[in-house]
Amino acid sequence: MDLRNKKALIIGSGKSGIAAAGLLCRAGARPVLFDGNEKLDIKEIEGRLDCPRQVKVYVGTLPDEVKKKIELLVLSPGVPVDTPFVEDFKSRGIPVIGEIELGYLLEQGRVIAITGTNGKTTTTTLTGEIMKAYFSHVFVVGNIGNPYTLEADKTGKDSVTVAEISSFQLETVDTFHPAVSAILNITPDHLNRHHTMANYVAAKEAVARRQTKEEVCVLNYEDAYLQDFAGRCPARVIFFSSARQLEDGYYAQGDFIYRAEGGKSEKILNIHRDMNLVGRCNVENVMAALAIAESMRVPMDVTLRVIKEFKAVEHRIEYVAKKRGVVYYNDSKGTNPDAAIQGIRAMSCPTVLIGGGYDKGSEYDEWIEAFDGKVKCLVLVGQTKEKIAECARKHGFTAIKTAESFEEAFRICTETAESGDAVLLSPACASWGMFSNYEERGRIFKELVNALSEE
Ligand code: UMA
Repeated sequence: MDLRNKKALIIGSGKSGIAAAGLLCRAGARPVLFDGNEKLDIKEIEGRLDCPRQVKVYVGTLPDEVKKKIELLVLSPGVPVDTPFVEDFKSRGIPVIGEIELGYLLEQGRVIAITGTNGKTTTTTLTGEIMKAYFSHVFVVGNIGNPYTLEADKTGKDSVTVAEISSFQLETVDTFHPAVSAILNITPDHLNRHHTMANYVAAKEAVARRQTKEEVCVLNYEDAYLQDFAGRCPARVIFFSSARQLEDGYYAQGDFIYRAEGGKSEKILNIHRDMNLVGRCNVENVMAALAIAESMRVPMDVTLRVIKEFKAVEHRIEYVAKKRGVVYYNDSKGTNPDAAIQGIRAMSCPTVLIGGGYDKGSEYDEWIEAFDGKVKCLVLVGQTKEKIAECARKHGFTAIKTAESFEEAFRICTETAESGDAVLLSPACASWGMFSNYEERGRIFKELVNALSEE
């Protein structure tokens, strides 16, 4: 697509929209930036733009005379594709792409795309580190917080882009074509946006849509959706499994991760000795990274060196501190029940758990069932607190306390936890409504922990 002189409308003035505007300026297009939130300050938005003089900014409503001239629509990930505003452009034949697709139009090198309900950020970060240890020109972009359009036009023939791609972003890809893709797992999430599980699964599968048999898609053998997808996947599949021995691929058994080829297995690493990450989910993330690295022909010794040095990603079952005999873990990235299940599984002592937040329409039954006698008290906060409390009682779990604020929830935890216990922030809900994002929630949790006295 030729972007020169194209009148492109970007929707959303968050990180992605601002980065997309910059790329469009550099590509010689004529961008207009629109944000539906009428309360935003145009001057503040302009202050974040690289090229404010070349971008016209609107908030609240977009004048009809501007709408009529638009030749391309670029959506930020948070903008649903099925709103009347977007449908209006589609019905007039205006191309609608997402910020990831826009970035890909300028991509010169190879792309690794990692998606899945949970584990994306850890796997993307680890894969990025492995690639940086072997290739000289590596970019780590996407849902991880670094918009693709900030980097895409810096790529070259020899560069490698490692992209964390969310289901939101996959709704609006078209020519996006990774050399290696990975879908780590699919469990219900973001159903208020995708409406049905089938739509959500289809969005995830789109990561491999343009791939060919010469390319690789890494899939989790233990995920029923992904086993089913493997039969239709256009790329060559490399499976990983944390529950059984595989003929081909990577699997974990006992204390070890193995690599199998044609039924022959080779021990690769010791899960306890060679990894700093805890929990079965992280064993899966490491196996996915191993399979991706193999597909990119990174020598095994380089990959293993990076895995051995790699520490947990911030906000993902992150050890914070031990205070008065109580260990504090920040799993603010546990923004849905499945991610939070991984958090609770990683605990090995009685746990006081902080849950609750923004209501994404999730069901909490499996999360409550995963407490498995480990949770001694569930401290609930936020919009979902009543819904979760009701669900917990239905499952016979009654050690519940509720709080009006996050600070109060934290105080209850410090009063309830005794020496030898853990306090885990793994809320199974998004942070929106109480915080701007899960990072802010996690940071505030860590500040509260660090402010506790040792005695
Ligand atoms: N907006 C509109 N119209 C709409 C919806 C939103 O104008 O219909 C405006 C809002 O008023 C707001 C702006 O869009 O000003 C926000 O855009 P955005 O929600 O796309 O946020 P960005 O700051 O661009 O961040 C996005 C991702 N956010 C979402 O997908 C919600 C970030 O992922 C990502 O890091 C960033 O792009 C860089 O690529 C965050 C996330 O929560 C971490 N992701 C979800 C997840 O991981 O579960 C998918």
